[in-house]
Amino acid sequence: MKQYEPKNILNIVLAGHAGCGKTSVAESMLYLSKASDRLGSVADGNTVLDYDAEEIKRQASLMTAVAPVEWKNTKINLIDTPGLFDFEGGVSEGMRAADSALIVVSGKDGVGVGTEKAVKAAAKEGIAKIFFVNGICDEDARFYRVFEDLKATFGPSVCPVVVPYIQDGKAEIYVNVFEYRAYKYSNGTVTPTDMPDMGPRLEGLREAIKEAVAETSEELLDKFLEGEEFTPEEIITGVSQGVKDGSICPVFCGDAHNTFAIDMLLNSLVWLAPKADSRSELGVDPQGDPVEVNVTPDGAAAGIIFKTVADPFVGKLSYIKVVSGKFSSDVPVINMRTGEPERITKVLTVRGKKQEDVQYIGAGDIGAIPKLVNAKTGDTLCSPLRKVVLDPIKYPVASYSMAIKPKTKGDEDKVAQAVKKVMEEDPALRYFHNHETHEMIIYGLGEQHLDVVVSKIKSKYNVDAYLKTPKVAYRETIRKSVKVQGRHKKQSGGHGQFGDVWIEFSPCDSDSLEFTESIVGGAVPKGFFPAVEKGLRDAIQKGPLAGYPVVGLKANLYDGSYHPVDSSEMSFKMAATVAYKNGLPQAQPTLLEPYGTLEATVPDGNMGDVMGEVNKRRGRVMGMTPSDEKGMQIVEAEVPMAEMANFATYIRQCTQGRGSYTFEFVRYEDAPANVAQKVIEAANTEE
Ligand SMILES: Nc1nc2c(ncn2[C@@H]2O[C@H](COP(=O)(O)OP(=O)(O)O)[C@@H](O)[C@H]2O)c(=O)[nH]1
Ligand SMILES: [Mg+2]
Repeated sequence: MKQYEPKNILNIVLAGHAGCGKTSVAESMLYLSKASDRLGSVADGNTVLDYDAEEIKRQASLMTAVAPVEWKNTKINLIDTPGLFDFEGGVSEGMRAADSALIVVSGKDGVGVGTEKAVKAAAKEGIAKIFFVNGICDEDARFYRVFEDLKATFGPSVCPVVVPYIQDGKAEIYVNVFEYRAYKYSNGTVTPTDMPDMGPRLEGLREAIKEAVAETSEELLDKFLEGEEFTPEEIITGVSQGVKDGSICPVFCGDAHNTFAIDMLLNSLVWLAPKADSRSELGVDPQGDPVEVNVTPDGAAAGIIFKTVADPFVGKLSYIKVVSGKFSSDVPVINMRTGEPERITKVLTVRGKKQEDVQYIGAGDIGAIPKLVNAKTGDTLCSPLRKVVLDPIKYPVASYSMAIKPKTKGDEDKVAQAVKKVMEEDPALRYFHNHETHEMIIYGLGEQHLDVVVSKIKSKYNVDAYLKTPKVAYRETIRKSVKVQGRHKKQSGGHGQFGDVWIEFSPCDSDSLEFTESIVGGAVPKGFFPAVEKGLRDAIQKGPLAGYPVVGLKANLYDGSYHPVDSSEMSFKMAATVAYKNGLPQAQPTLLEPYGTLEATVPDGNMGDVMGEVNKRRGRVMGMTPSDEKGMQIVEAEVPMAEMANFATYIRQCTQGRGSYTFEFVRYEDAPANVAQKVIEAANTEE
């Protein structure tokens, strides 16, 4: 593929609700521009963009995928993203690499939560938003209802450009209301046709355009309010300026399956969508000062890795959005996260899974670099001549957690290694080893997200694993002081064993054991104190109730006795253990359960539901504050960790995917009697 200047490059992310047709629209563009020689079908599993085995199996996109097309001397890098909320990390990556978002909306299902999320994500990234209403040929499609819906949801900035003219139930004619031109589509052909008589509808659409143009400047708004007509130039420049700064969201439509009006979309994108050179980026230098990075081919190299493929067969591939300069095998670059150089051996253009060697990846363009040793998604690579860290990728927070376990005992390391590999491709995942429960805990965005991890580590690394609700790390403590004796005596030929201690156990605030002694007259020789302490430190790993670690315990060794020949460190260690085992059951042992702080961000209308749910889960609502995000509230609560197992699923269902939450350990509290009883019973039957 030839090289393009930034002024001739478009980086477009396709986003929207699951199943609205993003991948199909991209396939249609690939086909029309002859980048692929057949029209890929999601149902047949032969698309350029959903090439991963897991995507073909599920007939849905799970990762970001890139495919460039060439149209009217412009290179359009299409970045397809998943619509399923569990794979939203892919949307964050796509948004970061793009300069505009093509938000696909189903002509049948209309505006969904996924549409709203895509609009929000694009606004957060500060990129242009363009709507495409897809599947217009479907007999259940209702373009004008969807259009009204878009206006109602996103306001007067929604501006029609291409609309269908439905005749005898067929959507074969598409009208560009900007240019007053109409085209008729049939199997594989397009012919210009007379403007159809659209009646008063056309006037309504023209009015919607004016309304949108009026949004772009004070001057145009005044003109609009005074009922003056805009000149054609004002409309054209108003719209293209408005698209660029986000104040206008143009609406297109068509049908991906029939490739109807997809060429009209491509033609319009070329003049309407902001080019790669249209905005500079703001990074920070090593001193933390802001640096403006312009999109120029002859600047010092700087780019961000927005996606990584780590495949056991293909190897590692880092996708880069180049902001400035050129990336090629003879350009030295450093990784700003590690501070170390990364060696580029070659650079590629990637279309789906197909790779092609290129001489360089230029400013404003997207490409891939194979076999970078340390690079991770989100890293900035740049020339040592201008060190700059570019804006990071804004991933959603993964809150759904499960324990991941090997099917074959002893394979823990294999699972851990495979999960690490999968995480290289998907930084939205989190993973850690819980030393208290001895479980490997993996965090994702939802059930499907983690299912795919299990599937991938099997298919790619041949490791069998399964998911299980994580164990809760309970703890135990005491509420009363006791004084007990611990005596260890054994006579078994030769040397005997003898140790005898009196210990007072009492509650305290410390997390670890507080050990003291107040021995008088050498009742226990000094040299054995450490053995007593060691005996207790080992013993508190298992509490008297359910075997959980004991906290808040003070132990004072105040008396005892010894034997000049038979006493040893070992005997005193044993004696301490006996004292512990005798003493703690008498000291009113209590089970403690971990609590966490929940911060749930949910739509206003769901606040009551979530507060009710918190109560049902034995939590306490601590407060509510309006979120920065319009129409959303933050509910803060403290909830026992044991009650949080399927909270992610609850929030998803209750808010239709709009809500999100974070949950972090805060402290231990006494478990209520009924809860403690269940935990103790479970622990005792497990053994
Ligand atoms: N009738 C019709 N179906 C479509 C069209 N575009 C996509 N689909 C179907 O809708 C489903 C979801 O499409 P896909 O492209 O995977 O949607 P995505 O999840 O947004 O990427 C698939 O079964 C497609 O075949 C279209 O233009 N017309
Ligand atoms: Mg898709």
